[in-house]
Amino acid sequence: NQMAAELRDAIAAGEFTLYYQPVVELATGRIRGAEVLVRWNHPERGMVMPDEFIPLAEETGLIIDLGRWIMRTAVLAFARWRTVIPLEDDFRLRVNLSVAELQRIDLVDYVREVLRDSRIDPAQLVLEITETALVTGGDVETYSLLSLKSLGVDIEIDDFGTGYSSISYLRTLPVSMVKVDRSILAGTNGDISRNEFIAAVLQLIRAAGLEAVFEGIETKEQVDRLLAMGCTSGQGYYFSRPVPESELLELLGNSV
Ligand code: G
Ligand code: G
Ligand code: G
Ligand code: MN
Ligand code: NA
Repeated sequence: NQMAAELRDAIAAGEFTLYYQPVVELATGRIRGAEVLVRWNHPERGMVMPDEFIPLAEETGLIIDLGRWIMRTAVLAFARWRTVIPLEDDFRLRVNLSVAELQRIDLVDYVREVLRDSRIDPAQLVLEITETALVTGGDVETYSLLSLKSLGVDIEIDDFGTGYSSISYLRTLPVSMVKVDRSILAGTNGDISRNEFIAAVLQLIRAAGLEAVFEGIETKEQVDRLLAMGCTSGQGYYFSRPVPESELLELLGNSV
């Protein structure tokens, strides 16, 4: 497969680039963190979105090298931002992790190394892992999660609401946050039963002792509804789409 071969060379060729989507405090719009989202700046195809190459990277095992590049690049970038912008201590960088990465026994060593090299506070790093990846429950995954937790890194359940896992199982995991999938919010404006559904999702997360972050927020109305339900943080095009580092720094500069 041609794309797999190209993917293999793309890291060395410097074709990947990182975008960042602000995670904001809903009440004020202040930026409290950013999610790292990779793009492939392909010489012929132009900007290729992760949906088109992450699955292939996972199938071919290239996700391990790519994931390491993403983690290192993002965390070192974050360490640089802190030298130019007075970020709050509770600003968090969120990095997506594939199940294949979680299944590597050396994941924790790698994260420890990146933390050491960047000298960031581990509490400012959050790893987003999809609920489907979390429920596999294998020994290595469990070891990874517990070891990451003991490093001081937080784990967030990603794409919540798209899988079939029960919250009672998820609450047994060493996670502290839940990213609610954008499909939960999609098309909710003016729909009362949908509103009750969202409120119930939020209650469930709270009852499990976890913090909810809604994604896919596109309208002011959605912000107001979430605020009325007591939800405090989220991300989405209403606040900002994923942006390159330079634009994120501008947004951060205006936000402090
Ligand atoms: O940026 P975009 O909305 O197109 O991202 C789509 C999906 O691709 C995300 O929801 C996420 O699951 C995945 N993705 C994006 N960036 C990364 C990354 O750096 N690592 C991994 N493993 N997945 C990513
Ligand atoms: O990790 P995850 O796959 O959930 O990444 C979030 C994805 O959702 C990214 O690809 C990002 O581009 C996309 N996204 C972010 N904000 C919005 C939004 O407000 N609406 C929609 N439709 N997609 C969004
Ligand atoms: O505005 P621009 O051409 O940069 O937008 C690029 C793409 O991002 C658009 O094609 C659109 O699909 C998506 N996009 C940007 N803002 C929003 C938004 O607020 N809601 C949704 N659903 N998509 C958006
Ligand atoms: Mn995510
Ligand atoms: Na998500």
